[in-house]
Amino acid sequence: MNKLLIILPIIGIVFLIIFWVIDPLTGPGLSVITIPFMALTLVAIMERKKGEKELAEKLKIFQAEKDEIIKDVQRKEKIHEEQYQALRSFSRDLAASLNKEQLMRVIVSTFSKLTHSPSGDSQCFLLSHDDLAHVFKYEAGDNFDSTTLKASSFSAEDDLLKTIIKSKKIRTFLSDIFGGDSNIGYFLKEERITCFSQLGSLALIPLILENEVWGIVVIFCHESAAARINNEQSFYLLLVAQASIALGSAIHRGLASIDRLTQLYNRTFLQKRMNEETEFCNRQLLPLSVLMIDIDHFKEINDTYGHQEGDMVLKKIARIISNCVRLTDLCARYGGEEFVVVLPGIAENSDDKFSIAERLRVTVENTDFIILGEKRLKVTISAGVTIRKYPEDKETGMEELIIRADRLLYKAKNDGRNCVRYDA
Ligand code: GH3
Ligand code: MG
Ligand code: MG
Repeated sequence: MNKLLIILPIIGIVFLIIFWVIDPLTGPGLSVITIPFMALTLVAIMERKKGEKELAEKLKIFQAEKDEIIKDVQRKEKIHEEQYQALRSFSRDLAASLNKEQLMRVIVSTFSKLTHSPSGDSQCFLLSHDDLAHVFKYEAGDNFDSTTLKASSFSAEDDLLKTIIKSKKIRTFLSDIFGGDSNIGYFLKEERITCFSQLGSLALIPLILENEVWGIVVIFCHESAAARINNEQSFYLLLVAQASIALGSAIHRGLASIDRLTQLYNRTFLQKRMNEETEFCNRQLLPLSVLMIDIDHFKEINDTYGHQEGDMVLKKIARIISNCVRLTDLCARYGGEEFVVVLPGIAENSDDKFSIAERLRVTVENTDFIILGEKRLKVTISAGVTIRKYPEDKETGMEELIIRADRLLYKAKNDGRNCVRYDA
């Protein structure tokens, strides 16, 4: 088209010149011949303008599409950035959690925050599977009032939960709160359902451990949040995987450090923790007391009433010990019927009538142990107590402290039992 615009007028002008040169008189008259060339030039100009206009329109559409794609990419980038940040802080919070209870709180609060929407903050709680009772028990909630629940546990045989156990997949139910078969109603007391009118949708997210559904995160949320969970399943599955790994290791850690019979810490854990406690006391310039406790004539109890009744006595004494000390103290089953209690920051001595060791001895002495369903048995304990003084003992480690406490326990036994012996 551009070439035509140049060539046509040139041809017209060349003809004009030729006519002028051949015959200057009639030449101008003959120049009408150039008119078609000029007309064609005009048509060509108009065509070009039309083409330009169409091109501009196409360009505009293309630009709008490009803007839309850029906006979409930016929106997705923003979502991915938010998800990346959420995943990072989730991992950090999980790693900082010391036990299963803390982990569960981190899990519910993370899922709850992620599913808030401008139309309403979601409410979230966690159920754990009790495979013996075959129920899901309420464990922890975020922004959630547990008194709104119909019950504290839900049968794993109920259809809704059964489908989660079988499929092991995330399920969402969009708003049907006031409909005939609302799934929100499954969890809630009927009179409290109206409190959830803003949050008609439900999401159930299974936590899987060793290929079993260990727990379910239940989220009451706005429809838009439930749709988001559906659309972003891979992200939520990533969160679930993180949570499951953390829970798995917390449970194993817990199992590995707890004595099954007495539910106190076991000897391995005691050794590890005692080193941490001695370091802590060195840093804080504090003393620390170690109590070695042994049940008196325990063999007789076993021999007279049987091993099972002996176990019951062991459990009861373990409970008395953990009830008598602070949460920060360390109670462990050291051997068969021997316990060790570590009291950071405390210097137990014979002058103190209310020493913890003495309080324990008196409490056990005054406790009635029900044997074989009815017989009340009296049980006593003996204890040896040593103090790790600061700074004198700042190099003294766990083994030596245990030896010192054990020596004092031996003395208590020799002195007739049912007594406490302290450092000289
Ligand atoms: P002493 O007053 O000198 O401590 O006498 P004792 O009979 O308590 O001590 P001994 O060491 O002779 O016996 C301890 C008994 O504890 C022997 C063992 O069968 C019992 N025992 C150890 N572990 C368990 C347990 O897990 N359950 C039960 N029922 N008995 C246990
Ligand atoms: Mg004993
Ligand atoms: Mg013993």
